Amino acid sequence: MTYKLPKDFFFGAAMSGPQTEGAYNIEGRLRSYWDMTSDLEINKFFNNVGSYVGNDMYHRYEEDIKLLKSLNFKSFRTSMQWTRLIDRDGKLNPAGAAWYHKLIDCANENKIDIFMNMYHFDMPEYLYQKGGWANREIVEAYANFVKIAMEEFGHKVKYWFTFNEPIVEPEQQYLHGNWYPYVKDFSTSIKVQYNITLAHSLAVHNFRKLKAADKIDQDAKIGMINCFAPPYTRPDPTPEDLEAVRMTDGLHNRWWLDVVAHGHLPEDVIDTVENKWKIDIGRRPGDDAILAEGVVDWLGFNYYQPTRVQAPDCDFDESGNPMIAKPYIWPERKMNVHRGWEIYPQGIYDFGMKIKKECPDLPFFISENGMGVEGEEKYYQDGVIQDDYRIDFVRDHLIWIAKSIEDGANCLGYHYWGVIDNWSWYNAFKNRYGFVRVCLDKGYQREEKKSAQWIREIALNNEFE
Ligand code: BGP
Repeated sequence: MTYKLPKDFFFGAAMSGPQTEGAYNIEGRLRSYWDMTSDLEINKFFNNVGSYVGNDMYHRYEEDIKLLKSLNFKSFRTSMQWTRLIDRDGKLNPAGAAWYHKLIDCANENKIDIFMNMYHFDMPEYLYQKGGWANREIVEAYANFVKIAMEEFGHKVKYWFTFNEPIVEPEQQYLHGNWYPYVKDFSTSIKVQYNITLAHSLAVHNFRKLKAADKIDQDAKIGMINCFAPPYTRPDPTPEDLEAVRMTDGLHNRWWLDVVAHGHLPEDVIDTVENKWKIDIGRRPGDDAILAEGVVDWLGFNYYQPTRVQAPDCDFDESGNPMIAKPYIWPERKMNVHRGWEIYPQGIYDFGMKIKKECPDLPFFISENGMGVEGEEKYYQDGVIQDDYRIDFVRDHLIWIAKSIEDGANCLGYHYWGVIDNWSWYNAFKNRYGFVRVCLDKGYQREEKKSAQWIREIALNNEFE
């Protein structure tokens, strides 16, 4: 059977500055949270590989952009590192700006639309030391950084994004305690989430102001990118299971959807947090007007896995943190064992339908989706990594995307995560996502895997078997 995607549906690449650029200590680049954690505890990183080198894109951007072009991709998302663009006084770092000019010019010359994201978990270390997102002053510092970037590149970059996965830092650093500083405190986590939401909204506000003043091209758009996880529970759920779904969905998904589509936070979630759990999230008079500015032109939907939850065993843990849900293990689940994530392609359809229903005026695109696999060298045959598992993964998701578009979802494109293998937080180079391998033993040389040729043909015609 032949599956067809709309003619103007775009294929592209998703990456990020801190995971690709490297060149971490040159030309005035400041240290980031990741440089700090790498120095503090290098043994926490897979094979002791810290944040320093990325995949060497700083030096290879021309080759990489040509590669993306050769895959018939129309767009490329990366992020601008706060640490490279801005100095400690909050002013433009000309040397950092010069590199981003080169990168953007190169993409434009190759007719690749650059999607510029302004934050990908990469807080400057000195701001993290001041409390990071838990400190409301950082919200202003971020808005200043984004404003400077927009003033500098407003006539070169058409597609701007405020954040990638703004839910991840609150959850990983302050709720689940998986990332430094390994805190498990709902109260801090929700304050951080709230401050990031304000930062997003201020950035959108600045974008609109600069556009009105003609400092940004008139056809430019602003968006936010988040990892949305469609929530499911067990068959025949109890009211408590459904309550677990409501708050999981509320904090993880609806929180952001409501801000970017409707300019406010979900009332039922705020009511539970403030009135039932008695947790202060730090709201101040005037904040609602800031949040009202958070409405975007389009949304990036990163999809990796669903969330399956059921009622927790108790309402609060021993430290007084509300217990929102506990995991529900679906007996039929299929896992990506390397990453420990469930593979459930139908989730991309279900959540696309949720966006259509809850935010009917909001166009979106799949801004990340991908499969990370450890030890891919064992799949070499005739000098090429035979990553058929990746082809199956992408194909299965594209089938559900095509169906969602048929059923009315306003999904405009598909960006694959990590088209060129990259460094990935604590996992470093453990799980490889790319259609293109980065050979660490050959000075970061790029090498196409089998899937590269496969996606190249699909991106050319927007149809697949
Ligand atoms: C997303 C992030 C990316 C990337 C990807 C794969 O959540 O936006 O930065 O890392 O997940 O995840 P990981 O690298 O942890 O396997």
